[in-house]
Amino acid sequence: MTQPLSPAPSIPLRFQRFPGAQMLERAKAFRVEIAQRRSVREFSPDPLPEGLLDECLLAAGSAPSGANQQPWTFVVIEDREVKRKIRAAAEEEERAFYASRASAEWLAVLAPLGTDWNKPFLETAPALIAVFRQAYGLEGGEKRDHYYTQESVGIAVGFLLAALHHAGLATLTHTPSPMGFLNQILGRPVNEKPFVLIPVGLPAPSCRVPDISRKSIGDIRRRV
Ligand code: IYR
Repeated sequence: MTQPLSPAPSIPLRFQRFPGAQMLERAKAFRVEIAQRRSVREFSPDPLPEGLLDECLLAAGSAPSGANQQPWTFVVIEDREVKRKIRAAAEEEERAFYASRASAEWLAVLAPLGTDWNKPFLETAPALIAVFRQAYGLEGGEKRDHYYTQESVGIAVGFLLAALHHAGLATLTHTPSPMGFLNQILGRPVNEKPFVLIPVGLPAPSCRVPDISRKSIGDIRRRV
């Protein structure tokens, strides 16, 4: 089906202006808050408040996307048996990754994180969010091109991680490779490519994280 070649009706922009000093304060408060986010691999099984994930998913769904095609599907998995299947399939891939697929160089840069093939968090976390990228549209069995899907879904996942953190939840961006098993287990169509698997919940009280640092402003910014 082709789109009409005319612009959508316009509405006034809703935009809040702040004095410069307040902008700086807000930017700093957000920076401090978001910098506290850490990748968590030890979760408490505590259930999540009803409706919390949907709010965060709506924040993710408000991300900009190529031609506003919103080429994402978020599958929330809370069922024990489905989580168990996902863990088993992910660990099979991860065993191969750590035993032979990963180069020595890759394993060397991963070493400080202390990761291995064992992924208990895929069962312990109260929820997993499987993010799928709609590489093309398939409405009514008809193929439709999508544009900039990697960028679009990457931005949406950034929004999602920030929203989950802001809501008081811990997350991990987990990318067992390859992730095709997610289509099979979750019954997603062929146009949807697994993008990332996000365990979400509260951290276990005993949770520890690697003592790693972030690059400084001088390291990441160049001025022209
Ligand atoms: N997917 C594997 C390996 C892994 C790869 C990268 I790049 C990381 O930043 C972390 C882990 C795993 O989840 O263990």
